[in-house]
Amino acid sequence: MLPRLYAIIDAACFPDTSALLAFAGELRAAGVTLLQYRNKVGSARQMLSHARELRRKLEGVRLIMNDRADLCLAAGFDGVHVGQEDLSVEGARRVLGNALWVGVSTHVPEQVQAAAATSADYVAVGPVFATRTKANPDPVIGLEGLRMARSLIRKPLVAIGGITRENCRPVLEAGADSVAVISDLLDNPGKSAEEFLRRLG
Ligand code: TZP
Ligand code: MG
Repeated sequence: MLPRLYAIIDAACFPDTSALLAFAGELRAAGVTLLQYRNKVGSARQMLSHARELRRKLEGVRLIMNDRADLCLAAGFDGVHVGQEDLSVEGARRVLGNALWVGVSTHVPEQVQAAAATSADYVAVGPVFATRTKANPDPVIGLEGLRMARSLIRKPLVAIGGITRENCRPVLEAGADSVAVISDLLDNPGKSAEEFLRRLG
């Protein structure tokens, strides 16, 4: 159900909207089918504007809004991704209903177990490796932590944090169904996404 590559567009990585949209277009052309929009710096207004443009441009791509269930609905996205300090999975579910996806981030085994008992469509776990993209990241869990998470949950599992073309294969082998990536897609996104898809396939 989950594609093996889950690309994340972090708005802070782009100088303007057209660069952000060009990046998204290259990912789509390379075959990316699951994409999250993440914006920790902009206003709700900017988020909705970016999201609506992404929706218009990326027909056929499953689009997930980070943090904000309201903006997911307003932009016609396909789901929301919540963290431990956002709406709970069931809170987001109340906003979105059953047809749209709710994904949740976890960082320690207790959170993975708790997520297993929710209606989440997938559970993300990490950071698997060190990352410079997230401010104040939780402690690195390593492939060991990922294997532990896999043993605790049957839901689709997304690995996140420091995942690159170089290290993505062992991440799948440790039990992830999908890898979520920000920085290793930024330089030459089309080529990078193709390489991820080839290595993960
Ligand atoms: N959550 C845990 S690590 C991370 C997020 C959003 C950042 C992942 O970015 P990168 O550049 O792929 O390490
Ligand atoms: Mg969040």
